[in-house]
Amino acid sequence: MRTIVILPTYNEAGNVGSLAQGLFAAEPRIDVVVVDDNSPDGTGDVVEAMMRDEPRLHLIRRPGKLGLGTAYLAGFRWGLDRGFDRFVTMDCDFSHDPAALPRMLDAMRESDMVIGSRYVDGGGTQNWPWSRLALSVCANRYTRIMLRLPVRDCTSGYRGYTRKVLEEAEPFDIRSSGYSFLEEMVWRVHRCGFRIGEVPIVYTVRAHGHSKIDRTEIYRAIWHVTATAVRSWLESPHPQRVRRDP
Ligand SMILES: Nc1nc2c(ncn2[C@@H]2O[C@H](COP(=O)(O)OP(=O)(O)OP(=O)(O)O)[C@@H](O)[C@H]2O)c(=O)[nH]1
Ligand SMILES: [Mg+2]
Repeated sequence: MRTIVILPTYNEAGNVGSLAQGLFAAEPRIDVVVVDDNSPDGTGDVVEAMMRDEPRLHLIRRPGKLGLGTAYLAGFRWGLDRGFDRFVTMDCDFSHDPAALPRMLDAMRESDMVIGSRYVDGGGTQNWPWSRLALSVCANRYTRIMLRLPVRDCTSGYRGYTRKVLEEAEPFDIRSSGYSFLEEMVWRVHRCGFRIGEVPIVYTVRAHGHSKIDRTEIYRAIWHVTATAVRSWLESPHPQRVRRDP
């Protein structure tokens, strides 16, 4: 089983080195690919310097800020072309704990897709202002109801996908380039009848750097989930999931 961890980065120079080290310490037999959008703070250069002594670390440099969703896709394409079997995505700001990686990979023995979840027993958030928590809880409720998903945390970016999921759920057709990529991806995976597991994680506020989420992105996500829901209702007013053999 070859595993690739995909780290999308925009201005994460203060985090990327220690996060990659944390991942290799937690799970030595993985590769890590950083998808950097020409970060002005030199994140790409930090990674390139590390790569001289670390053959498990890789870098995709893109010319400018092209969005989180397309950064995931660039990482998926890169890993699929090189024959990886398991694909993990996570934020590069320590909100997602690299030490949780072994638990995520363990859960992938049972499930085709695994979500690091804040909203199952044992999961949670630490030091989040109430406004951010309220936004996340509401976004999740809305997504779960509108897209009829049996998932508690539809917006978590800490995830594992098997190769089969990426080959069949057609992520490359997703039109959203931003954060709503995450919601549409769960919907697509569920629609294909894959097993989705949730592993409890505690999400911590980033220690260095700044958030890239803004108000426009939030409105765009609400619109995107609503449009996907309408599409889903038109496709199947009474959803019958495809049954798959384990
Ligand atoms: N390559 C790339 N990475 C991005 C882009 N936007 C965000 N990221 C990265 O995606 C991850 C998640 O972004 P954050 O800004 O932490 O968003 P968030 O976790 O929702 O917000 P906070 O909780 O405030 O940190 C981080 O590793 C970012 O550096 C982008 O346009 N391109
Ligand atoms: Mg973050």
